[in-house]
Amino acid sequence: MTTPVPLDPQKKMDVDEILQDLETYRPRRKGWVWRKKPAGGIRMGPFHYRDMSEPLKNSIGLPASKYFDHIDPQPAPVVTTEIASGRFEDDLRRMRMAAWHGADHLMVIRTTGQSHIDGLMEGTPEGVGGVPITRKQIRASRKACDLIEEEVGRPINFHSYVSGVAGPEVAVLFAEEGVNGAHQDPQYNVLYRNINMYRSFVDAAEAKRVMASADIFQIDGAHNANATAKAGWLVMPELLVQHGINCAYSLAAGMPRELIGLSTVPPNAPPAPKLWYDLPYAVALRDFFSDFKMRAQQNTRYIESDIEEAIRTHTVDTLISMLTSADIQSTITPDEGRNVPWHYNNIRGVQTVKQTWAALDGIKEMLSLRMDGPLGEMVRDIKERAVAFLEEVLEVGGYFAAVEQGFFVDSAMYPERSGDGIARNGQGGVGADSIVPRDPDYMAPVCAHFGENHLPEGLDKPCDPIGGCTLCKPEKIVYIDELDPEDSANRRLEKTLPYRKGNLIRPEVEWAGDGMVLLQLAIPESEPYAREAALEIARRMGLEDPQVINLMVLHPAEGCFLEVKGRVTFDVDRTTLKIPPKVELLPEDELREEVKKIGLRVVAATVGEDEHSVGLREILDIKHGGIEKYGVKYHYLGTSVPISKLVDAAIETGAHAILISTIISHNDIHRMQMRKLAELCQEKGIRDRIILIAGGTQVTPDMAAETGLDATFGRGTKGHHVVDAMIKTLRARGQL
Ligand code: Z97
Repeated sequence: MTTPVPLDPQKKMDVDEILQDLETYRPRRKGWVWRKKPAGGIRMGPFHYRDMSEPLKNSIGLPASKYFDHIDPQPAPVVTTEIASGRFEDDLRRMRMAAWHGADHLMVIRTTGQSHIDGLMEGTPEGVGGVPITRKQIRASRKACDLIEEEVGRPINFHSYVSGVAGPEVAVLFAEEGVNGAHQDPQYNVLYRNINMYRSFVDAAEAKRVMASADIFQIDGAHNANATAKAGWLVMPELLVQHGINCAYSLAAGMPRELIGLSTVPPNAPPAPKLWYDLPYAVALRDFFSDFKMRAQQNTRYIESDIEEAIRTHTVDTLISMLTSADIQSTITPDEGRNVPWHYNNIRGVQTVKQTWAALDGIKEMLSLRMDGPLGEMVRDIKERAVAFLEEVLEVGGYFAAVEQGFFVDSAMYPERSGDGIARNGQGGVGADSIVPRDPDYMAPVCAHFGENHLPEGLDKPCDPIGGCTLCKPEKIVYIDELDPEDSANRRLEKTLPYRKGNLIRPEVEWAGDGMVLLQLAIPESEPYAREAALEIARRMGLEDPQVINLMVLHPAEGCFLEVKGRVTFDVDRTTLKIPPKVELLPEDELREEVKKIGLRVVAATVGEDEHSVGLREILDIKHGGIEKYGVKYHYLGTSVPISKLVDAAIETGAHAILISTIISHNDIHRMQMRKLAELCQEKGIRDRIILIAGGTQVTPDMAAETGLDATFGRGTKGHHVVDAMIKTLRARGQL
């Protein structure tokens, strides 16, 4: 096995390199890893955090981190991101981006229909809503995770699904390839995939045992009831029952408690009074299942198309996780409801958790839950209903009988029933009649195995008779590269080569070179007109296949806000792009010190026949971060001021600099004013001791040299830029 080259933070991940030598690649480690949380809290920048884990070696902080020494505090729980592009080679890059923002649980969704395939899939075909989970896809992904975890400095948990008709086979595959977490819950098969109930439970025992052998963390499937039921909050008692069944069954199959996670979703969403449902539910769960881990997932049930709405709900979900100590905080992409889970929306989900956790750090030291009021009563109510539900399951003959009678995912709060639960026939479903009783002397020469195994006397390990099983001797694993060379990563990578390694650039949100862009528009029309107008505008802008993916009515008659996705079909050649030299601004504190040292003073005005004072005021005033903020004293002479008056004022007040603003550009009047300023200062003999700066909407940085000024600035300039230019000029002249 050749050791892969570590990732370089300045370079794109080379997917071709990841795919090389896969047949001999072995995962660097196996098993689930939790974050490390220092007991006494953690000091970062100017702050002490109480409930944060160790920081990363390489990461990207929240936008405001630049105001706080670029710290990037990492929440205590493991943070999940869900990856569902359908092309695994693109998943890899998305994993890396998410890891840099703080995800350490990368959950790869599998392609629609895989749970009904009775065997393993091979190769790297394209999937729908996720990728086909195959050995090659997993091996390459784990290899990428090995490199990513080295790059960010924290273990990455790679995750996918072990439910479905091929559950045990998939579990063995995951154990062999170092997958770290997986969903496994036979009830998921039964209820949502109509896989035969007996077969599902037999398979689950085997799968769970195999998962345990490789330390694979298990997440159950109870949350699916939440997402499927007509009213998610009415199934709360049943959810406790589902969790209970899977926990008990997992323990019985030989899984250690630490590997068993409950998949919980705060069931409600605003405008519902969310806390009154979600908090009692979360507390009831933690009480009943205190020995197990909690994986809290963002609520997806009510997300449609508004990203902001999804993020707001997620923030409250995260608050509930903090109050009830979730071990894993899962995020989905907040565009789940639009069915367009794009790279940058994975990041937004992770950022929501990071931002909420940092903001509310240590909340439990300041607030506690009042159990002596309605919260306690509601917790008790949910628990009582759950116990009664379970008792009735037993009364009717047990779990299988209850499923046949449609006990589960009924849209009323137990003990009420609507009669619309998901009923399954014990003799039916995918894989019915496929259970074969074991012979009395059954023996399996493998190390991870459920049930009686009649090993011959004197064996050290069950796999000795065959010279080792694949878990003990990974070299025995048969690696199949591709079954269909056309529907494969290599073919797709050939097509995207110009974007990955060549000079062509196209925007992308999901797949390399997909050309997808998102347009935001406010259209002052009622909904039907706004919708059609938005599509027409997108078409005229040259976007292919435009679709409205979000529409918010601002007012029934006044207008709508819309988001339209579409595709550009042209490429930009990177060799034709002129990259302006990057100006590294001096740090704000350093600038303040320098300004103070010499008592920096300036005179300023808009010049010529120019009454536009807003831009200049923004540069001067403290309110929006103007030069005043850095201690610079200014003398503002007003608007339409002649250049000569400014120069005289500078001499009189002993100013270090003259700042002019010039917006009007007819007949190049702005350039003339700028030249005049330089010339007059020359004439008066003060050019070498005064700094001359001009700004305006039509002014560009390269005009300074041409007009004889020290610096010129255009749109988007802030006080920081101007002070930086003044200090740098003074330093260059040896005047500081
Ligand atoms: C989550 N957002 O994070 P199929 N087994 C279980 C499941 O819950 C699921 C599958 C298998 C969700 C992930 C929903 N869960 C998506 C217990 C899916 C997937 O190949 O789609 O049938 O299996 O939990």
